[in-house]
Parts: sequence; structure tokens; C-alpha cells
Amino acid sequence: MATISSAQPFAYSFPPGKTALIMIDMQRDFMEPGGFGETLGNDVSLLRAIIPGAKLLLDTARAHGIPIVHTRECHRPDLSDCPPAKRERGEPSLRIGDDGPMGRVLISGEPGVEIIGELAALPGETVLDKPGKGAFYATPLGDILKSWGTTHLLFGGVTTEVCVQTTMREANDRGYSCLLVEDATESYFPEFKAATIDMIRAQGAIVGWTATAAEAASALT
Ligand code: C5J
Repeated sequence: MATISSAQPFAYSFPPGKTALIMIDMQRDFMEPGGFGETLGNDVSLLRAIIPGAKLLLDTARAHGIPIVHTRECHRPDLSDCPPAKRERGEPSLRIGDDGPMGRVLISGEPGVEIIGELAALPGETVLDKPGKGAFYATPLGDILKSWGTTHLLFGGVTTEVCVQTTMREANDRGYSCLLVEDATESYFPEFKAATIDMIRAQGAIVGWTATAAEAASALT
């Protein structure tokens, strides 16, 4: 059992052989200019600060045989899995499925859906396309984790309060003990990231624990 004594709100213990890392949506559409994140009016450059923390987390998992699931938020080219309410919401400069500088926005197989080069999946790692904010909805994630005998989940990715938090809350309901890695996750709104971390840790780890990538790495050495 590995233990991060400095995790918040108290020590987090996890069995490396029953732990998986879920890296949420580190794709060009959220991380680079011209993608979905920017069409919503966000400054996507803010997210790049977590690349070193996310890389450390991936490298740590790889070094310790912890399986990795990379997710990508995207839809089928015919948009049959995109609810009209999602596509029509707000006043983005480009909507889901429109042609943009990185191909059709948030459409599977398009360049914008690729995970950024620094954090790309290695052969043998699982890459799941998900149409929702949560990674369990309309994906085989639940079955995959069951087949691995997973009991504990480490989380990184973007954005903290949307796809990461949605997935972590559902994972918590499904019985997983979850750790959010603080410097491997980011939001376009720093105050939303801070609030999410506070909410997760509140009330005796009601949704899970938080710690840094370095703390997770040193717990495993
Ligand atoms: C958003 C995500 N923010 N990956 N998606 O729309 O968090």
C-alpha cells in the first residue's frame, strides 16, 4: 500500500496494483488556440501550466505499472451522440461540428481531438472517446475498471470543475477512492479550480482527496 501522508483532507492510501490513472481530455481542442475551449471565449494558454505536473503523473504511473486511461471529449461525425441542447448552447464563435482551424470542432478523428504531444498516450494505454462531460457516460470505462479490479483512481486533466469533477463524482458514487492531482488539473477559471479542490476535500473527503504529482510520486518510491 502506498500512502500520501500530506494529502488533503487527510492521508490517502492506495494499492498500486488496484489503482488506475484517468487523464481527462488533454486534447488540442481544450489546450490550443482555435479549438472548442477558445470558441467559448476562454484563454487556453492558462492550461499549459499543468503540462509538467501531468507529465510527472503519467511517468509515475508508467514507472509503477499503474494502468492509464486517456479520455477525449468528442462526438461522432454525424453528431448523433451530441444532444442539440449541447451544440446550440451559448454564443460560441464555432459550434460543435463546425469547421475550425483544427478540423471539425470536437469531432472524433479530427486533429483537435488529438491529445497534445507532450502527454500523448503510449502503445498499450487506453484511449476512450466520450460524448459527455463525465467519462462513465456512454463509454466502457466502468467495465474496463471492473475488469482490472480497480479500487482506487488518480485523476488529472481538464477542466477541473467540468469533465474532471463530473467524472470524479461519479467514480466516487461507484465506490472508487479518488485522488485529484492538483498540479495535473486546470481550469480556464482559477477560482473554479480552487473551489473544486475545496469541495472535494470538504466534509471529510466527501468526494475524495487531493495531493500534488510529486507527493503521489514519492509515495510510490
Ligand atoms: C469542457 C471538459 N470544459 N473537458 N470539457 O467543456 O472539461
